[in-house]
Amino acid sequence: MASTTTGPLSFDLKGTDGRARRGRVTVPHGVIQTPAFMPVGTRATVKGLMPRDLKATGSEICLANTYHMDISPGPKIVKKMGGLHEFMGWDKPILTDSGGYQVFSLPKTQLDEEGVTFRFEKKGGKKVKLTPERSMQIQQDLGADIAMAFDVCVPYPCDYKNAQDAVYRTIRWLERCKEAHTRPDQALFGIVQGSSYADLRGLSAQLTMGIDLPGYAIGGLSVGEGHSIMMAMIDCTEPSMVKEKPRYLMGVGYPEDIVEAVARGVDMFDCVIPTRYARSGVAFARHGRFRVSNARYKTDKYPLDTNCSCYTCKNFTRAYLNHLINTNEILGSALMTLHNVTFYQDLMRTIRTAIEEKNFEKFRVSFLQEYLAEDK
Ligand code: PRF
Ligand code: ZN
Repeated sequence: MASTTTGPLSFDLKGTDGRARRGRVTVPHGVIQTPAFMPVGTRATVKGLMPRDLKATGSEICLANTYHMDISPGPKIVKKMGGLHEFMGWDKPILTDSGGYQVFSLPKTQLDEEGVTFRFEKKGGKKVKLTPERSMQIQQDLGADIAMAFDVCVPYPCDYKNAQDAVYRTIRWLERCKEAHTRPDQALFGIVQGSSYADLRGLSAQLTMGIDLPGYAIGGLSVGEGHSIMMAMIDCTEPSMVKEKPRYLMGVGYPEDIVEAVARGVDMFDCVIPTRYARSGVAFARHGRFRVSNARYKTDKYPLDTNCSCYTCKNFTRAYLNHLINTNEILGSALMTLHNVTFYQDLMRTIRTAIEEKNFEKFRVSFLQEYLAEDK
């Protein structure tokens, strides 16, 4: 349909079905088929998975966080070790988040026009200031394929005035980010904010699109507003977003959120849900999610999901996983994570095929019916 290259990133929109889009993002370390799910590797590791396992799940890109990598081991060490790809042994695309969202969720942060000051980790830790310029410097040292702008993500609920101030400050910071970002083999994405206000979402999208960048994200959602407000906010943001560039919904979400956001024109997602839930014993399956550590699975001979062909499902019973999780064995976390990430990537593949076959609406309805069915 259309191919657009902006600096080191190309986006090919291969087809649409309603508002759902089937595309392909190309960055220096490879190709990402969209709609895509990006597992979160906060500290340059997707917890519980070796890079070869992560590859086996079908993941084509993963995330790391500026804030956590700044604290340890520090961007200069990563740079000295050849950059994030070399350092973590992952040769496919990587995206780094700016630290904006992470510092705002910390207590005792001080926010002004310059940036955010915080005391890191444990009490008595030294003061650290993150600014748009410093976030860009760190992300350029880390050397991911995609860097995110340093933005202001307000909590939910948020009064109108604060939400509006955050929109304008995020735009001023985006201009500073663009100015400070000079690495030619790294793409910078802007982030739309606006809390739960339809007009601010529209305004933020319009202002953000005024700054020419390789891609754009929708931020400030999945902060406690709930599914229906989240979808309403995507509905009033998406029409103002450039059609020729990738759209990334940050920190989302549950399978049902992803399916509904794809239906509204979103191309990329990231979330800790499949990995975090895995470690607490929650498995995702076509019929819904369930807690395999529950006593009812103690002697269950079935795999987590009979439709799944991951290593966990091919080799282990729910009974064994129930035992591993309940005794805190690290293999339990690893096997559960492998399955959950595979489930998410299988879902994304099914979504992509449904869009290609112009069958997405039918898929959406039947998926939600099966996945959200009460009788489990
Ligand atoms: N901004 C940034 N990262 C994020 C978000 C945001 O708004 C979200 C929203 N839930 C997740 N991660 N920079
Ligand atoms: Zn599986």
